[in-house]
Amino acid sequence: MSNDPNRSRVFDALDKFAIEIPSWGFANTGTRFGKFTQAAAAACIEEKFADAAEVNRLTGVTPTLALHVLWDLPRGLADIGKIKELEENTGVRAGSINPNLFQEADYKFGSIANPSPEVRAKAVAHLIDSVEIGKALGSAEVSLWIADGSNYPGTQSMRRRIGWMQEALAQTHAALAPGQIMLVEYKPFEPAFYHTDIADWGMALELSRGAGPQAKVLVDTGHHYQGTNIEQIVAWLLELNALGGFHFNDRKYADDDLTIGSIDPYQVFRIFHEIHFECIVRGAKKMPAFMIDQSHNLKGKVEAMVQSVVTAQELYAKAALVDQQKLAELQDACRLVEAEEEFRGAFWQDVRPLLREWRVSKGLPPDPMAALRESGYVEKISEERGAKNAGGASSYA
Ligand code: LRH
Ligand code: MN
Repeated sequence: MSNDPNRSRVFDALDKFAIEIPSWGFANTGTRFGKFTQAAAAACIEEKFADAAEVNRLTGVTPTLALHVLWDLPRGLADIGKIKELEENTGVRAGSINPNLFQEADYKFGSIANPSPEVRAKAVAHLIDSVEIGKALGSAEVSLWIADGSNYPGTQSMRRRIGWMQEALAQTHAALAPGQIMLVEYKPFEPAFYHTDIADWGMALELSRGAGPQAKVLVDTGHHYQGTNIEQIVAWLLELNALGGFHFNDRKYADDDLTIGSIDPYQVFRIFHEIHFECIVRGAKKMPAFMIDQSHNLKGKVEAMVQSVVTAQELYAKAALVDQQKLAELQDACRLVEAEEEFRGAFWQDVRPLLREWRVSKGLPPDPMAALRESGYVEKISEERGAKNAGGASSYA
């Protein structure tokens, strides 16, 4: 046991850290220009739970799997029994329930913001089904990402669409069970390229507040224009007690869904700092739900997921090393360089030896990525699933 002064801070932080992983992170995904399929990819819910169980076996901090309704419960409530069986067999619990209102032809001009009352009613019915699935599985969150928008100025009334969304979200909120949280995720563009109905944190905040007290905002790292100060948005949402969840990933340009910390780890550190300070140090707010939302188009999917969880742990542990009291004194005294060195100094710390120690203290492999390689798990599933996943690449048109 090291006598590293940071040991207790890091151990305390890690004891309270868990992050949800997305079922779709294990599946063959791509871009509009193509999909490079992998032999080891998960093609069904059983394989997604199996891969999630492997990640949790190696890291110990991913007890829940985010489910996307159309992809993971195509028969809706009729699939609950199967999910419960998988929870039993794998020890991984169903996490946030993600409705899908962006795939079906009916939603070409929108779902809850569509001018057609029939289409809006269909969309609301899917949202309420998703709430019922969440209740049946005991999931804490129903996580809404609404892709609605338009591609050309003048083609849709942005004003009238606001009212339609407010109605739909109020109906969905009314269906929630006590304690169930409805997360409203915003995104500035894609798939819509002129306006997106829920484009930024202000719109998501207003809509969630309008819907009711169990509605909160979900921040996805990749859903911001270049140069946006995401940790400032996080500070505001914490101040307003409106931050319900986080989708972590990374990006160089747009919603690239790259692995967390691969492009700008310092940004994730700054975000974790705001959350750790408010929720743990001050204990003033409920910890938001941490989730990974990535698509692994080129990296091995289980490998990328383990790497992402380890990276999230490392960056969270670094954020816990900031001496908040000292920092506040330096900030309020406007001793800029000293404050920056106290803040950034924590980011420079190599916390990996302490993480290894923490894992061993929990009976976990000290180096999850090495343990994955040594386990032969990926080779095994490639063998089992290869034939089914054969087919290489798909084309855009
Ligand atoms: C939209 C999004 C949303 C998910 C989807 C897979 O870009 O971030 O959270 O439903 O990715
Ligand atoms: Mn997301």
